[in-house]
Amino acid sequence: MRTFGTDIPKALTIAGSDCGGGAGIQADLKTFQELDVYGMSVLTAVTAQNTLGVRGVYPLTIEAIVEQLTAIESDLAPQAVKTGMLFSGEIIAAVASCIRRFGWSNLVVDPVMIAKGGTGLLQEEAVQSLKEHLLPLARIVTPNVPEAEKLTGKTLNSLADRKEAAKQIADMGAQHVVIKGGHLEEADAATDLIYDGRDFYELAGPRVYTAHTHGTGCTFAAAITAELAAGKTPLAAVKTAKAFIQAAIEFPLSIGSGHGPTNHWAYRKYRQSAGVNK
Ligand code: PXL
Repeated sequence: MRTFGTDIPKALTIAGSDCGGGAGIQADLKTFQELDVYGMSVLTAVTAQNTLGVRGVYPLTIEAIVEQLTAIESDLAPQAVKTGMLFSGEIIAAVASCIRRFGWSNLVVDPVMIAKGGTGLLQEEAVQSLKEHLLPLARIVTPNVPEAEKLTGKTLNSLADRKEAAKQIADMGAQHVVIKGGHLEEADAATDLIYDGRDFYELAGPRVYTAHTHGTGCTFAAAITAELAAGKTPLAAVKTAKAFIQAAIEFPLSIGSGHGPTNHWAYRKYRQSAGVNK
């Protein structure tokens, strides 16, 4: 357990709200809390959704977003920052400009594009803006395979393809690229590929066959962000995040009647019951 004093690490998520509590800023804040990091959130959009699907997406104004970022910067400097759903090219440009101006260099970019049911969380034309404005600021970017395909414009069928894509995404400016393996459904393991600009690493976890994976990407990237805020290296942060999301998927909750959320308590609870201390 970390000490709770003035040196408590602060992490910021810049993302959309999932009123159902499984993804978006709600997943991020729950994850920050579980990893003993003080969580803050700047909202970019509000979604109306539950475990059955997304009913509506309502972006905030640029002014509302920039004012939130300025409020954070002027009093609550974060040790690490994450971006999630950014929705439009205009929002991406405004957020990237603040991040650059404020010198927030410990940045995790989760390039959120579509929700599980297929609802767009990023406009098609905004992908270019993401590549141009945000990836050059990223310490770590965490695409799943479909997102890596959109970023690179290539179909990724093999490990060699994913390695090539990771290099291509690193060339866009991201320092570390994590291509997540959850969407590689033919494999019994979910194997994430990590590229640090020089070497490749593979992190495997047993695949869990479950419908309750809503918010997986948000939770994984938030756990990385929390660990970076606490001073961990990118590779150590990704390893802890992998264990966090593995537990959150392996010990499901039964919430709602559709694609339910992951279990944000699981990592702490099951580590505690196994007698593991931080
Ligand atoms: O998991 C991607 C995601 C991110 N942000 C918000 C979401 C979702 C998926 O539904 O709703 C707000």
